[in-house]
Amino acid sequence: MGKTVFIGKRSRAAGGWGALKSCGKRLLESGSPLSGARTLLKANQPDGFDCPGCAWGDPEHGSSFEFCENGVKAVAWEATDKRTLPDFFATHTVSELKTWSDYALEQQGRLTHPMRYDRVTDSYVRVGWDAAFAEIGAILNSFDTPDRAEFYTSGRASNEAAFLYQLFVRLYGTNNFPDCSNMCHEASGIAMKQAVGVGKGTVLLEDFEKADAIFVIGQNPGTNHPRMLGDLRRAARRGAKIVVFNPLRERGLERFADPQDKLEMLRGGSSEIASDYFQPRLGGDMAAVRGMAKAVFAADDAARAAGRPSVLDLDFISRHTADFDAYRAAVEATGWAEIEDQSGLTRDEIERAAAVYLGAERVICTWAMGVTQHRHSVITIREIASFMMLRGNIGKPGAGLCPVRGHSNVQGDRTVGINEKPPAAFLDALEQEFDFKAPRHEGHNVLAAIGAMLDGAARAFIGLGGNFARATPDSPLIEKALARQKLTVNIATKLNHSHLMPGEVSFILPCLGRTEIDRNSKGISQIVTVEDSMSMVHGSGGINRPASPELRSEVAIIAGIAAATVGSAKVDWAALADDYDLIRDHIANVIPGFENYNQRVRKPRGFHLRNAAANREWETPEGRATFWSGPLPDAVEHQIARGRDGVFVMQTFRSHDQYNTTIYGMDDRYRGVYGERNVVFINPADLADLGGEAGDRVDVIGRHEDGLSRVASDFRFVPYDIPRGCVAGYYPELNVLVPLSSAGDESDTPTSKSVLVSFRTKARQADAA
Ligand SMILES: Nc1nc2c(c(=O)[nH]1)N[C@H]1C(S)=C(S)[C@@H](COP(=O)(O)OP(=O)(O)OC[C@H]3O[C@@H](n4cnc5c(=O)[nH]c(N)nc54)[C@H](O)[C@@H]3O)O[C@H]1N2
Ligand SMILES: Nc1nc2c(c(=O)[nH]1)N[C@H]1C(S)=C(S)[C@@H](COP(=O)(O)OP(=O)(O)OC[C@H]3O[C@@H](n4cnc5c(=O)[nH]c(N)nc54)[C@H](O)[C@@H]3O)O[C@H]1N2
Ligand SMILES: [Mo]
Repeated sequence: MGKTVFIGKRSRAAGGWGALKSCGKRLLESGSPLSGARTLLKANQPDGFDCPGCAWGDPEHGSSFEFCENGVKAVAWEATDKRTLPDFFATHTVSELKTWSDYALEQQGRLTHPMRYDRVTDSYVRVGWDAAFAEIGAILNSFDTPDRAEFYTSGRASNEAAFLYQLFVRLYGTNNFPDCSNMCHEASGIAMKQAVGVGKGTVLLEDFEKADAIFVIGQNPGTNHPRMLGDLRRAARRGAKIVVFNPLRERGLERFADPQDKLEMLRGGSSEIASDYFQPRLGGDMAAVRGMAKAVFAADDAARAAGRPSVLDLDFISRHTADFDAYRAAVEATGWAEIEDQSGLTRDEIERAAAVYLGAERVICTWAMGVTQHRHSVITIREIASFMMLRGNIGKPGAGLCPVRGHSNVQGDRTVGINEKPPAAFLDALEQEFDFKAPRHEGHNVLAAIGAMLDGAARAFIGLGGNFARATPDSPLIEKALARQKLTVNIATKLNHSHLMPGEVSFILPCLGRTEIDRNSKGISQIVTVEDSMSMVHGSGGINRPASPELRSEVAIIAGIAAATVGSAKVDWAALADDYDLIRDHIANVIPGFENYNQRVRKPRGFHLRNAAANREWETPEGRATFWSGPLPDAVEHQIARGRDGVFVMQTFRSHDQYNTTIYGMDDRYRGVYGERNVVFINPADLADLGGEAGDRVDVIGRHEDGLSRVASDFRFVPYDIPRGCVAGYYPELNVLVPLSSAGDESDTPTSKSVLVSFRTKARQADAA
């Protein structure tokens, strides 16, 4: 027992030489280091491609490449020299490939030819593009209703691909658009729409240069948005306070050595990021934020009693908001004991955080999956918005709400119409532009699509990118759901497990990646466009030769399927696929904010999509920014777990060496774990109580009570600085434990950050035997 060789030192700081070393390694692995380096120099540059990594904004004055270790990994992953050729499929059956790891599958390199599943040989065989399109169209047209088909989107698709996709699907007749954002920032969009009328962040990158305080809640930018660390570091160095709420000590939020800073690199130095680091229990953020609001109200009472001016922005509150009095009453009705218990923080800690808020004229609050993947995420984000409104921190320079998006174009995909509940105005405009009747009934999100596939209501799954089977909860059920389909189609760059759960008829359609040149029939290279977390829309043009001459762009593949399914009477698909400017002209006609799209997107940094809330215009029913005045949840999962013997609440998150279901490597050096992904981070005192030690092997048992039994076998304990009762481990391996039957209220997002589990140690298994 206790073999712990995989637990090592945590990096001293994020970034630094470790990051540079890791990049060199990646580039060497991807093939020619020189072409790899040239590829990188074009990432996020005006005349290059949009980094396929995260959705953080790009700097205005970045004439040199903005260094980012995980951007390097994302680019090297796509620009690899390795190929998954038809021969590969001839020598490996699907049943065999199913036993491979995600890592091993993607290591085979880029897909090169369209492939069709052959049930007799249990393998994928080559198929022609036109034959594939014809068969897909015929099956889609054979259903009694278009609602039998599910059209998934992953957030890497460009605006042009996504717009064409939704147009095709609506012409076909359904709003079934399960989207990766259903598992991601759905709660942010819903809560912000309710609170401020716009479901997107209200800040620009420039605001980070002006903020006096930045609150970072439930986010690990050192790994997932490394370029954000540069902005946080600059803010910290000019004296802005950075307040972190995160159950774990995340290295990137503690210290960062900026590889762009030569002096820092030479001296082996690093900058402190967080001025205050608070470790709430999982799901405790709403209580923590409400506690801060309580402290703000107390400070306000004290100021008034002493005859000083109010600490609130009374002018903002009276001119711009609704329901303030109810909010104040709700906050005052919430007692400190309740707040401390649910947040896992002490009153003193919360008051310290509130003091930073009160001491700052301009505050930004950022958040990500640590906030959005809980049952009560929507009201948590409402609470964050309410708290920010107290001092007018929305719609002024250096202040605002900033949900930091995941996939590089997940926000843009939503903007251009990937939405199972499309607004009526959007459908009206679409109908007018293309002269058809769009379906008006609500479609399926991810959970509804899974339900329909499981119960037989859905008969086809089309995936525009992504890895649906591995990204979703209850992995074994998803395999059943996909296998029941009449048709499964995956448009992809690399092989993954979703492709290995074929329906009756199944295709893998390989597409160009963002780093590759996309030439039309006249030999002209085309650009696509994307939108980042700050609502900046800009162009992206590849610079590498395509991985295979057989590849088609996502746009061309969608156009091919569309022509074969709905015909070209209403839309000349081939013409649009040959000239993306025409697609952009349509977008400009349908979606407000895209006027002169083709001109504006060719300017170096693109253009900003107008955000009403950032201008203090509130597109809510009340016409005002709206406080939310409900109570805290009765109990969040750590409180539920506490009442049950041996039960913990577990979050599933990302290591430093992965991009969602894509595993780049087995290390997580910022957390000191090497060569192993089947791990559970646990508080040392909890581990001692379990009678275990570092490195012990355990089975993790799902304890969600819905009658299903769930086990993740053979994981190993890593003692870590994490609150008691809370544990953590990596997605996607732990998705076998995330229950389909547990979802966020209103958001319907799987609760990947609050899964009830217990442990069966090997010693106990022996006892029981
Ligand atoms: N390199 C890389 N970049 C990526 C991705 C990737 O996989 N790799 N994925 C992309 C995508 S799609 C997304 S959505 C983003 C994800 O970006 P993140 O949201 O940063 O992703 P996670 O790894 O899920 O990390 C969640 C963080 O929240 C903390 N947390 C968990 N639960 C709670 C809680 O209850 N309260 C608080 N306060 N904190 C909590 C965790 O400890 C962890 O630090 O990154 C994007 N960028
Ligand atoms: N337990 C747990 N589950 C989670 C999460 C969690 O934190 N915990 N996070 C959730 C979140 S935030 C998200 S966003 C989802 C992610 O869910 P997805 O977006 O479905 O998953 P990815 O792993 O990003 O998809 C990877 C695949 O995309 C394909 N791909 C890559 N680049 C391209 C391209 O340019 N074009 C096309 N067509 N295909 C491409 C490749 O084939 C690759 O195998 O997972 C969710 N699931
Ligand atoms: Mo995401």
